[in-house]
Amino acid sequence: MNLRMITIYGVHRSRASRNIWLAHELGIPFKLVPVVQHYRLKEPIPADIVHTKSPSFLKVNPNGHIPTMEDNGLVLHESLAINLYIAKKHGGPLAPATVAEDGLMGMWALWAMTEVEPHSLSIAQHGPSPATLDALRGPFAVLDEALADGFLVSGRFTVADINVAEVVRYADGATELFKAAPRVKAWFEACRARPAYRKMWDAREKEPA
Ligand SMILES: N[C@@H](CCC(=O)N[C@@H](CS)C(=O)NCC(=O)O)C(=O)O
Repeated sequence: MNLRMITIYGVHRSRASRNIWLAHELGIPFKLVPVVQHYRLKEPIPADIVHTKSPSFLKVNPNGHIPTMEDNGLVLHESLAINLYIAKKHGGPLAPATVAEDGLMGMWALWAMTEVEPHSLSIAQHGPSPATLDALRGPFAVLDEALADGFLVSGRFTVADINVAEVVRYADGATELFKAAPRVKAWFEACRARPAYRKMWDAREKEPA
């Protein structure tokens, strides 16, 4: 384990939650540098608030998005790529043990981001619509099938479950999707019951909405 102290730029009420959850799972110390989504702030923005359009943060992530992670000079953007990096660098059961597992964990991260997130995010922001429900029925059926062994990769809880559960969480309001996919429902509840998730969530609840 070579991860001493990583820095995460973001807030719990953002995709940084994915990285914070993993850091808690692994017991990795991290420094959270608060950077708030610009769209959540009302003008005039107080000078001491760093946000996604602050010039100081744009030097860290020119995309103007959170999260960003820094580890010993390495700067990474993209929440799910950050999680794959942290898991692999740390090692242990949440990380891939073989190249095949590495391939599967990468596949699930890309799958979540491309097949699920555009629609699940729309549900989180606007509530379920016939179009988003239609779009997610297929991916939920795929996920239900993939969870035959309880978790996504090799029947054990890994970073792949964190990455996919965090994207699926945005569709939490679409109860009919979970009803139609009982394994997804049970897996999602098990993920959310984990002490590391609860720790992340409790801190998130304490942040201003
Ligand atoms: N694909 C990126 C998306 C990052 C992203 O869009 N983050 C949102 C917060 S969850 C953001 O920074 N929004 C800021 C803004 O639009 O001003 C990732 O997963 O890290």
